[in-house]
Amino acid sequence: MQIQLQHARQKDNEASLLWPRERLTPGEGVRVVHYDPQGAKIVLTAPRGEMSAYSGDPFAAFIAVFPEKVIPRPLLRPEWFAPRDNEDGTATFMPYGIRKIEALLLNAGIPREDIACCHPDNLERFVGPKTRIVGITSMDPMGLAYVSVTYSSMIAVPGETADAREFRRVMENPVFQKYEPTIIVGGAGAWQIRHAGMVEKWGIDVLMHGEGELTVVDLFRRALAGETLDREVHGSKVPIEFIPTIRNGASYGVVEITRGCGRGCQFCSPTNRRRHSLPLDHIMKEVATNVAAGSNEVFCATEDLFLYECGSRFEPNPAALEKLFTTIGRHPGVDYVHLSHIAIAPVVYDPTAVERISPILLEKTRYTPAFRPHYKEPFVTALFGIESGSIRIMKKYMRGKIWPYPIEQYHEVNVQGLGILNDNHWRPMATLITGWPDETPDDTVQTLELLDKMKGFNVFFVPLMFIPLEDTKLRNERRVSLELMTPEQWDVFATAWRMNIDNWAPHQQPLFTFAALFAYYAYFRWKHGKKVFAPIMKIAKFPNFNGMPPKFPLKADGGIDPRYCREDEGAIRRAEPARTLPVLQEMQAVPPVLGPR
Ligand code: B12
Ligand code: SF4
Repeated sequence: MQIQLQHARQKDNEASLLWPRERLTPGEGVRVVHYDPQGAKIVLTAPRGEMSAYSGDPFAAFIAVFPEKVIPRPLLRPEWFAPRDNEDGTATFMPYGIRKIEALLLNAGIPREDIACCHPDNLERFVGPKTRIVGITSMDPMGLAYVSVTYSSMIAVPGETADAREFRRVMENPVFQKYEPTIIVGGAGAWQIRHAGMVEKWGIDVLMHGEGELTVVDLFRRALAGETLDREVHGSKVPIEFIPTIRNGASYGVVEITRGCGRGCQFCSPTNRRRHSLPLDHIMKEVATNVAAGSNEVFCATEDLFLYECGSRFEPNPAALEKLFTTIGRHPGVDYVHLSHIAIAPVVYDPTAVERISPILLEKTRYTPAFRPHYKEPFVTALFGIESGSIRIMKKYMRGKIWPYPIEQYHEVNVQGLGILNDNHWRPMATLITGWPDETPDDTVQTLELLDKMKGFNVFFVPLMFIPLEDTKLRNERRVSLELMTPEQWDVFATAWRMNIDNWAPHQQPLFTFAALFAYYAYFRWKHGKKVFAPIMKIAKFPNFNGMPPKFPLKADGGIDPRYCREDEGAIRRAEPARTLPVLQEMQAVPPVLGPR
């Protein structure tokens, strides 16, 4: 008898009330599999927060990295987390990384009936006495990545992030104790579990770090054979021919277009991966798989889309990019195309790349006035890393960030690149990191200076605190804490958010003003002290800000030069010449800063 007919619904009654279930009729390519009611041999899953496609809005996914206590479940829209099940109870969409694991196992000859990829709410249905392995993936299992740490500590409400809470729910599912399968956890955030000391406590048998392609099949075979396994496994760099195409739908319709980066930033983990451009037919096979599963969107996962078929000096390849996006965009059933990351230097290096792909991306963007009425016109978005405005910090930790441009031109390249993007209807998001190891107030002021030069541009800043991710070169550095943040570092946050409100939600300023004042007087001054007064007033756009007691700029640790005041219109004018950055031909004479890997 089919497993979905026989097994009781999940035991978490509270959850089933709050998270309604959506059952999909299998699309083309999704066949009903008859699983053993005693349990599938291999079960693959992920926490709820990472299973969801948040109604097709990748921005919305970030809500799950805030503390669970400040986003009570009813506020998180229940439909976001509704399991989307196939007829046989397996998940219609899963995170892309675990789909790769599924593909590797299927390609290795493990029968389809032995592998169930399911929503965590369905674990009771697939884990049984015959289950040998449960594989779990997560990007941020303990809430220790950038956004989670930064904003959880700022909000200062104790407790786990919503994502971490959901990961715990998976790990503490009683079926694991009952049937004792081998638990293997992987994904970009696997390191966090070791860091939090939870590997043994949760009975994790294997923690897998890094890429899975060369390691997973052997690991799973040995686990199936009951062999003794190493507690921690590190995947090696993967040559392109070992990367399989996914066999079933990925959340958001994720498709990898490139892997790895090669610019070598010391705080970054994807740069550990060997750099590849996936062949177009490989990419389109995955697009077709996602569409067949019922996705109308494609999310291009990449560290920098301009790496796709780029030259040896990171020169973008406009023709290849145009062909890629035209082919994806024209695929029947693809209504939306999302992008994950870009780098800014290639935008400046050859603006025709952006010019050629923008029309097709605009046609396929989700971000239109129809999607959100306050968007005035359609725009394309992707994330890029500004990280710091300090040339010293960039030179020390991210020397190759704008190669082949010399890092000394960091401000100019960023400002010019942003201008080109805006001219082509891109409104990118940009991360800014403050609290770098040995960052001085002078360095932070340079970041403020760069922000100043970006005033008036359409960009959404994501200011973050430096976190030493364990799988990076800077893993042994200290993490910055709020108590140690300097006034300048607080000002980076305040200025970035001030600019975000002005750019993205000026109509909601009264709401921000009220929320900021309320938060300060009711909570933050007790939690963080008076040092947050000035930053919060900046976000509140409190009309009397300049007349407030001079809490900030403080002259304490290094002080801040009043020239860097955000209201300085002259700074914007001074930024103008940056748009005349020397063109490509002149730049090519510059000796290489860092060679591609
Ligand atoms: C696409 C993407 C997203 C999409 C997610 C879409 C989805 N649900 O699938 C969106 C935009 C929503 C997103 C959100 C976030 N993301 Co994200 N994301 C990516 C991105 C660009 C690609 C991920 C991907 O598919 N890679 C390709 C696949 C093949 O790689 P993989 O997933 O790592 O899988 C391989 C291995 O890890 C391993 N593996 C994976 N799972 C398993 C399971 C088992 C059992 C085993 C054995 C092995 C294994 O094998 C796979 C094949 O080699 C990466 C950057 C990157 N290059 O990975 C960041 C990245 C994974 N994201 C990251 C983070 C932190 C987040 C957030 C948590 C934000 C935050 N707090 O700071 C949020 C989470 C919000 C949420 N609730 O989902 C970080 C993780 C950092 C870290 N090292 O801890 C990354 C690396 C970005 C970065 N540079 O910082 N993300
Ligand atoms: S440019 Fe981005 S992806 Fe590449 S190494 Fe630097 S931070 Fe990592």
